[in-house]
Amino acid sequence: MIPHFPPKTKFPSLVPSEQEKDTAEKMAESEANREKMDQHKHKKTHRGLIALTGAAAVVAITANLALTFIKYHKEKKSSKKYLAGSNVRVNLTASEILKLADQIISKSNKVHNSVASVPLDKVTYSNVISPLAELQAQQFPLIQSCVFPKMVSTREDVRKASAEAEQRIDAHIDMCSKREDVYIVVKAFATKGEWINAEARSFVQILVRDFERNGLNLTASKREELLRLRAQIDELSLRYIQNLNDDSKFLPFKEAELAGLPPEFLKCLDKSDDGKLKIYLRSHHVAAVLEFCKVGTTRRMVSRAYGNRCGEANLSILENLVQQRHKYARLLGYSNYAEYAVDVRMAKTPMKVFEFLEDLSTSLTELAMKELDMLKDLKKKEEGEFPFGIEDLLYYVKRVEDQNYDLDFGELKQYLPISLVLSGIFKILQDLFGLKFEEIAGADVWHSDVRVFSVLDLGSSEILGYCYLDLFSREGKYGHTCVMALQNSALTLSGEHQIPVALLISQIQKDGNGSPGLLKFSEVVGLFHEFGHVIQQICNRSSFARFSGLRVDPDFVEIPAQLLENWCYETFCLKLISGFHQDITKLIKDDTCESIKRWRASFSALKLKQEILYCLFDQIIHSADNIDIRELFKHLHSKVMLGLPALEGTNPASCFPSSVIGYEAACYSRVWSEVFAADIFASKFCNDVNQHVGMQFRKKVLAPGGAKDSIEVLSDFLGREPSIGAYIENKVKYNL
Ligand SMILES: *[C@@H]1O[C@H](CO)[C@@H](O)[C@H](O)[C@H]1NC(C)=O
Ligand SMILES: *[C@@H]1O[C@H](CO)[C@@H](O)[C@H](O)[C@H]1NC(C)=O
Ligand SMILES: *[C@@H]1O[C@H](CO)[C@@H](O)[C@H](O)[C@H]1NC(C)=O
Ligand SMILES: CC(=O)N[C@H]1CO[C@H](CO)[C@@H](O)[C@@H]1O
Ligand SMILES: [Zn+2]
Repeated sequence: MIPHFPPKTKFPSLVPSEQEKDTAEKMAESEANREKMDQHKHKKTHRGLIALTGAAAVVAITANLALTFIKYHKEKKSSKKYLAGSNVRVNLTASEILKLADQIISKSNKVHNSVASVPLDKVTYSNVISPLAELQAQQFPLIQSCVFPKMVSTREDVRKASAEAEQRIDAHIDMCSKREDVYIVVKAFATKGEWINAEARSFVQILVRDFERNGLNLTASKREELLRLRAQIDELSLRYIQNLNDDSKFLPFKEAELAGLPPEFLKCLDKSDDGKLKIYLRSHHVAAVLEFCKVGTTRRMVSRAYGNRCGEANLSILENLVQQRHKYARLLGYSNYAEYAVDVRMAKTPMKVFEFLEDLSTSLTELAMKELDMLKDLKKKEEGEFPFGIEDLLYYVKRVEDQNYDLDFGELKQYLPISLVLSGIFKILQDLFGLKFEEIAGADVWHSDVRVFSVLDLGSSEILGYCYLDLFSREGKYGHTCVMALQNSALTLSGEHQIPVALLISQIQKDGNGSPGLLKFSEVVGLFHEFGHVIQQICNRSSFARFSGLRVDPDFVEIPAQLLENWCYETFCLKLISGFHQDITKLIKDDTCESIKRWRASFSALKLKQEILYCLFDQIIHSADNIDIRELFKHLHSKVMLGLPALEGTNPASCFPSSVIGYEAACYSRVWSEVFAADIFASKFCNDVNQHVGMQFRKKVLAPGGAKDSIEVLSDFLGREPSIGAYIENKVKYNL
C-alpha cells in the first residue's frame, strides 16, 4: 500500500487505485481469512491509505508461560535494555520463532480445551471468560513477536520462519474461531448474562458475535453450505482479479498523439514494429496519459480501453459474486450482503450509509458545479467545442492547478529534513495531547536504524506505552507503511495493567550518503497519519486485549489518523516542522503555507463526487438483488457527476476492482472517516493548540475500550452527533 500520495482524493475510475497494486498481496489471504484479517489489518481505499497490521490474532497462553519468556528474555539479553512491561521479543532467530509459535499454539489449545470442558450448568465469568481474555492479552505480544519479523527482519531465513509461523498461527486461530464446543460454553455464559461491567458485557457479546458470524449457531447442513459459498466467493474473486491483472493489452500511438507527456516518460516506452509507442493498460501508464496528454482523443481511447479491460464476460463474474455474497449473508440471518458487512461498523446499517453519501453528494453539488465550469471553460479555450468528458477531468485539473498554485513540491522538500519533522511531531503530540516521547537508548532492536521510545503522560510521568519506529526503506523490508500493534492494553488477572506497544513501519529513503534526508510533503502527511494510529494504540485503556487495540470498528479506526493529517495544512504546524536544510532558521514561507492549504481543497468537490459515485454503486449492488449493474452505473454516473455521462464502452466491472477485494459494501468507509475527522478538527481544534481539548480527546475518544458504540464515543466528545457540516464549510472556504 503506497501511502499517502497525493494526499488528496484520487479519481477512482480513471486513475487506477493504489489498491489495485496491492491486489496480489490481498488475494494471498483467502476471503475467509480476510474476514478475520480485516479486523486487524486495514487498508484504506483509493488513495494511499494505510495498512495497519496486527498480524495474527488472538490465542492463548497461561501466565507461567509468559513469565518463562520474560525470564529467558532477561537472562539472555542482559546486556540489552529490557522494556519494563513489554512482552514483545525482538530479533529472534528463525528457530526461536518457530518454537515460540508451536508453544503458543499448544498453550492455546490447552486453554480452549479447558474452557470447552466446563459443564454448561457451571459456567461462570472466571472459568469461561477470564481464561479466554487472559489468553488473548498474554499471547498477543508473543504472536506479534513471531509475525512482525516477516516484515522487517534483515535475514531471509528469519522472514521465512516468521511467515511460516504466521501461517501456523492463523490456521490455528481459524480453527479456534470455528470450535463449536467453545462457542456453546461461551454462549451459555452470555445467556446467563452475569456481567461484571459494561466493558465485559461488550467483550462477551463480541466473542459470541464472532462465532456466529462464522455460522456456529447454524445447523450442520447450513454451516456446510456457508463453507461452500465461501469457497466459491474466494474462487470468483481470484478469477476476477487475475483477469484484471493478466490483461496485458496495450494501445499503440504515434509520438504526436502523445503530445504533452514528459520526454523522460516517452523515452521509456516500448515500441511496436511500426515504430509506434506502446501504452499499456497499467496504472502508471494510464495515469500519466490522463494527466499530461494534450490530445483529447488519446485520453478518451486510453480511458475507454482501461475501463473495459476484461470485456463483457467479466461483468458476469461480478454479478455472480454479488449473488453468492447475498446468499452468504442470508444464511447468517441478514437480508442482504450490505447489512452483513455494515453491521459491525460505526454506520451500522446500509440506510445510514446511503443517507450519509446522499447528503454529502448533495451538499457538494454547487461547489462541484463551479469547479466543473472552470474546467469546461479551459477545455473550450484549448480544444474548441468538443464536449467535456469524464476522461478530461484529470488533465484539466492538473492544468488549472499548475496555473493557480505556485507550489513547487521539490522546493518544499528542501524545508523538510526528517529530524525536524519528527521532533515537530513529538512537540505537537506533547502540546496537544500531553504525550511525551522519550527515546530509550540501547534497547533490543532488529536493525540499527530502529528507534524505541517510551511514551509518557506529561502530567504524571506514568509510562503509557512504547513505540518502535522503523522508518527507512531497506532491502527485504515490507514495502508499505503501516502501524502494527505489538502489545495491547489489558487488565490482567493479577490486576496489573498491561501497556500497549506500537510499531510504525515506513519506507523513507535515505539520501545519497546514507544519512536520513529530506521528506516529501506527502511523506510528512503520511507520518502524521501513522502517528494518529500510534497514539490511538498507546492511549487505549481497554481492559481486554481482544486481538488488537487497532482492531476496532473499521469505520472508526481511521478517524484519529485522518484527524492528525489536518495539522499538516496549518501554518503554525508547518513552521514548527520545517527549516531549510542548509539553514534551519529559514522556515517555510507564509504564502507557501497558504498555497498548500488551498491546494488541498482544489477540485476536491469533484473528486469526492467521483469517489461517492463508486461508494454508492458498491452499496447499492450489495443491498439489492437483480440489479442491472451496467444500467445502474450509467444512471449513477450522470446523476452524481453533474450530468457527465459514463464513458461509452466502459464497464463498471473493469473500473471497479475494489468491490471484490475486501471492501465490498464498505467503500464508503474512507470518506466517512475523513468527513468525521474534519468535523472533529474544525469544531474542536481549529488551528489552535489547546491541550484541554486534546486531553478530552485522549480521555473520551482514544482511551475507551470496546464498551461503547463509536458514534456514542464521538458524540460524547463533540457534544452532539458527528455531522458533515464542518467538512463542507471547509471545502467552500478554501476552494478557489
Ligand atoms: C444466529 O445468530 C445471528 C446473530 O446473532 C442471529 O441473527 C440469527 O438469528 C441466529 N440464528 C439462529 C438459527 O439462531
Ligand atoms: C540480532 O541477532 C543477531 C544474532 O542472532 C545478532 O548478530 C545481531 O547483531 C542482532 N541485531 C541487533 C540489531 O541487535
Ligand atoms: C481499545 O482496544 C480495545 C480492544 O482491542 C478495542 O475494543 C477498543 O475499541 C479500542 N479503543 C479505541 C478508542 O481505539
Ligand atoms: C469469463 C472470463 O473470464 N472472461 C474474460 C475476463 O477477462 C479476461 C482478460 O481480459 C479474458 O481473458 C476472459 O475471457
Ligand atoms: Zn490509516
